[in-house]
Amino acid sequence: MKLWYSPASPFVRKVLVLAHETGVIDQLDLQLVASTALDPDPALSSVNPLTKIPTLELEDGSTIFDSTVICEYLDTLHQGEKMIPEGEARWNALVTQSIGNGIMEAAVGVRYEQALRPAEHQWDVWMNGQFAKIDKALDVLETWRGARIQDIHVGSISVACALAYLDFRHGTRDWREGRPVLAQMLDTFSQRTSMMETRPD
Ligand SMILES: N[C@@H](CCC(=O)N[C@@H](CS)C(=O)NCC(=O)O)C(=O)O
Repeated sequence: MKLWYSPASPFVRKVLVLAHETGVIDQLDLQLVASTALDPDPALSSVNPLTKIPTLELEDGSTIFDSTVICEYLDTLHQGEKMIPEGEARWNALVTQSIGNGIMEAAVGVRYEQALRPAEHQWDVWMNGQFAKIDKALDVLETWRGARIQDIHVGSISVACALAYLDFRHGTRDWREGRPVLAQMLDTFSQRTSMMETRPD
């Protein structure tokens, strides 16, 4: 299977961390790509009309995206502990994944605004609105007191990758201030081989 990727993408990192944790990483043939809405990669575009990463190409030529669907697909390929569990735990894992994904979307959006849009067109009000979403999501995660993110599943992986992305791209904002549970969570999570093997830098 070919995974179109860039190490800087938090959505890609979530997929790669899950692939490491489930032991399917060796089945992935990594295809590095640099693609933005301003300069879409034609080869990626031919397999994913949204021209986004991560995109997974299967041996039969079919394509799977986005990151949530890729994670779900990879989780079917192993016999170990499921990263998307069944029963009550499933909804916890999936909603937690949604919060992590939402933080990524807001943080990546601001990154595009800062890196791609000409400085005179950048809109502080919009960026502050995105950071407000991030802060609110982090506050909610903090009040869960780690209960939903202490185990390893697609939700905790998503949150860990989102927090690490905030450090990577928005490091001047101190998200740890007043959020010791989340800070500890990322410290602990970052020691996992899956996280160490997928560092963006
Ligand atoms: N909802 C998608 C988001 C993926 C996404 O936004 N990826 C970014 C990189 S972090 C991308 O490919 N951007 C290129 C573009 O927007 O053209 C997912 O979960 O996979």
